[in-house]
Amino acid sequence: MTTSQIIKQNQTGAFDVEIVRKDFPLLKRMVHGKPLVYLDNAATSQKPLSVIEAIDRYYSEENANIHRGVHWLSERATEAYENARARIARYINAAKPQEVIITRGTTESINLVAFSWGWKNLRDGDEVLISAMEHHSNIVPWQMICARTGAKLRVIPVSDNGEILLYEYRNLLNPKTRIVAVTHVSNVLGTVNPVSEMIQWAHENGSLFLLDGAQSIPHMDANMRELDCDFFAFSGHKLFGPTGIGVLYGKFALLDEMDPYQGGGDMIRSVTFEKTIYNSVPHKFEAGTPHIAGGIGLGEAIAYLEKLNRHAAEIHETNLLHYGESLLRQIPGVRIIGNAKEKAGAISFLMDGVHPHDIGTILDQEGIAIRTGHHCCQPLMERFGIPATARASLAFYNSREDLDALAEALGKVRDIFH
Ligand code: C6P
Repeated sequence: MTTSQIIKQNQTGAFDVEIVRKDFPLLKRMVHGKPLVYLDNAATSQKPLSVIEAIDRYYSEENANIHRGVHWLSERATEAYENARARIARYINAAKPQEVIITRGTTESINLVAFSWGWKNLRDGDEVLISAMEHHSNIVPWQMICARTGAKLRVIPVSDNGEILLYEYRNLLNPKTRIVAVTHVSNVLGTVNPVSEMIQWAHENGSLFLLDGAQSIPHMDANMRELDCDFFAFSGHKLFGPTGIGVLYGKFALLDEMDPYQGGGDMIRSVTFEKTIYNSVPHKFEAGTPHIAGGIGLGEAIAYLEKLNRHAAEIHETNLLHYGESLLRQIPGVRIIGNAKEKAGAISFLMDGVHPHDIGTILDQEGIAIRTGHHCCQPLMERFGIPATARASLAFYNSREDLDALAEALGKVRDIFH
């Protein structure tokens, strides 16, 4: 933390998880007769009441299509949607709101770059560089565009601890590398990648850098002008907002050069059968009626986060992660997958002789929600020689009691199987 951040934290006071939890109605519910312990935040996070109310208010009081009508309601809806875009842009410190393209989520954001930028710029023999810890959303779109353009997909390996091998990255960067696309935080290993350094090296090499921020933005600052990545993708539903909404940040000059990804209403300036003139950035990438309520809901989620003491929340989460890992390490037969020095959000683990799905099913009976499986990272599973993991993933509203409940229930799993 910088000095100004520490001052800000001291000014805004300590972080009280019990107060924060009251903002999330779903956390109060019972599951199988037990209080819910929600540890599946990497899959999707819960929503504060203010977000739920904003969506309700939009449909109850402001519902109309945007960018089209001259009537009062349409103007209100357009204003609310564009205010949300401006708020997102401020939150991620983009240079201007036009650098924020509203998509359906991380997956669509990455597909947009692969098919729009990639189709125009990749040629036979070019290289796209990703890492071995990528989610399928940051693998498959690149495979698809490589197959169409003749570009080659290359992969930076990861260590047994779950860290990107930086010397291998340096060696893989070469004049043919047109773009590097890497996750900021791994959804399986929890690794926080050293992206500032990686972005700088890519730029020195003349390559662009796409950062998959799906698992970083819920846990840490995402400052575009500081990171200096060319593209940044994230999902609203992991950031305490609605599903079906997300963001592609792109540097304006790059977006301006790119062609639209889809054709339809709203992305055009004029259409004749002979020729279409496209709308300007960001609208040329937003064909059709968007998820208006989703955009407004995401703006409200960010408004909620702005009121929170984010730096205290970050410290709380880091402490929770260390606490959770120390509890799991005390359970005989439990092995943590992903032991990077810098971690955030996720603890993946295995238990000797017990399939992760069985762990998940038994935990569910205790009211504990975790995710089990390959987490859409099959190549990473192959790298570690395992078919699946059990994964507990955190948000700032989790408490030490949640992790105590997890450890106790894992003790029961062990008793059942051993
Ligand atoms: N990971 C998980 O449980 P979407 O589905 O578009 O909102 O996000 C895709 C995605 C992209 N990158 C990373 C690093 C991700 O973790 C995810 C989503 C969820 O781990 C669902 S598979």
